[in-house]
Amino acid sequence: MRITAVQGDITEQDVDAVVNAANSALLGGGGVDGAIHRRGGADILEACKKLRAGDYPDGLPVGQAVATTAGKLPARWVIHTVGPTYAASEDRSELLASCFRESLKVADTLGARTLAFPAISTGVYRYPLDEAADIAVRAVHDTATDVDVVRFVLFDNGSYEAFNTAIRRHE
Ligand code: AR6
Repeated sequence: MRITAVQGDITEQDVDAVVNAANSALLGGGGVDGAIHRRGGADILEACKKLRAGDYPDGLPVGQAVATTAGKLPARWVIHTVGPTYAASEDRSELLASCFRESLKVADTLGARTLAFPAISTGVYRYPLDEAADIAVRAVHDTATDVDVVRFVLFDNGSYEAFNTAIRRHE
């Protein structure tokens, strides 16, 4: 598997699936979540509402992942996952690693071969960047999967540098 980092906007990525740093409600929010719903259009929210009415009446638990259409995005699917907040959870590093593992598992189920991840939990959820980058890269590296390209898409230069450093450390 090839693991890369680019600086950019995840909604513009031409990959099979993009991962969304969602919240348990699955009904949109700020940050990446807001951008994905805005650019992907109403079909994504519609699909999320169906998930809430079906398998996830109480919302998507932290550390789990689920797929919907990507609507108008270049990708085919959005895989929604819910990162831990840094403040709230004692087992936050395990839950953050789980977001990456479970997203890869969903990607395998879909048959997605190229996958873009944002820096889950490092925005509103305040996970320290270097720690989060290390957990993310290690989790992807250590997961057995048919996905052959994982691209971390980082919005700002600081995040890009942190993920690049983590990728080099795990090579
Ligand atoms: N492409 C790539 N990265 C982005 C984009 C984009 N278009 N927009 C923002 N980022 P956050 P979290 C970066 O807060 O910490 C939402 O309200 C951003 O700069 O999106 O997991 C949800 O609904 C930061 O580096 O996710 C949840 O309630 C990173 O993506 C909550 O925030 C993650 O920041 C989730 O918080």
